[in-house]
Amino acid sequence: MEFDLVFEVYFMIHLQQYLSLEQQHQILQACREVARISPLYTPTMPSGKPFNCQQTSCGNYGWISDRSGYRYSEIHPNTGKPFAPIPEVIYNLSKSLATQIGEFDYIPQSCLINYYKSSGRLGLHQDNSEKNLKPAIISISLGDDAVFLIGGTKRSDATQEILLKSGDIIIMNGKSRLLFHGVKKIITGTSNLLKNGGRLNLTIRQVY
Ligand code: MD3
Ligand code: FE
Repeated sequence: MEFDLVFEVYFMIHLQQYLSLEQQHQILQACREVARISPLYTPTMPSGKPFNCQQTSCGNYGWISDRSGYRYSEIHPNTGKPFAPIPEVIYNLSKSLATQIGEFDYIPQSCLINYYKSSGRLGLHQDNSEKNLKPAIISISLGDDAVFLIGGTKRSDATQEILLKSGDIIIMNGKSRLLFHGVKKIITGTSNLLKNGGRLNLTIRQVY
């Protein structure tokens, strides 16, 4: 027996409103403490074009982008110092989620924090700077809703829109790990978690 069409299934886990308001406030406070040590800044793409969001990281490594390309660094580009450690609340949550998908040896080595104002966006991309592409990437959304785009393994593949709300978790593991994705737009005024509005997204990564 032969099949003409074989299709593969790519799983992405979307836990809607997984975090309580109290957990969301705790994680937000933890991000504020990170930003005191490792401030948000606007990165530039290798082309020199600035990002439409601000970033910082915590953990042993931070994801950075500049004229030299995309990579992980042990040093914050503006402070010249190591990144703030991953706050316990974020570390414990990501370890618990990783355990629930069977990744018992998951090591949260880096957490990238993206801050989007109402005009913020993030173009379609793949997350492939990690030296080990097997461990999951875990994302936490806080603040205003975002229209998230998820595509296929090629940039030209069709995309689907997914609404990400404050307290949502996304886990990209297995075959979904290398899918193209981006943030199409922020829907201003949909959350009052952040006092000045906008959206925070945290992505927890094992780099090595
Ligand atoms: C799909 N951040 O920081 S999080 C990023 O909302 C990033 O700020 C977006 O893409 C944001 O790299 C999306 C959800 C997410 C995270 C990792 C993924 C989706 C993913 C890895 C593979 C495929
Ligand atoms: Fe990404």
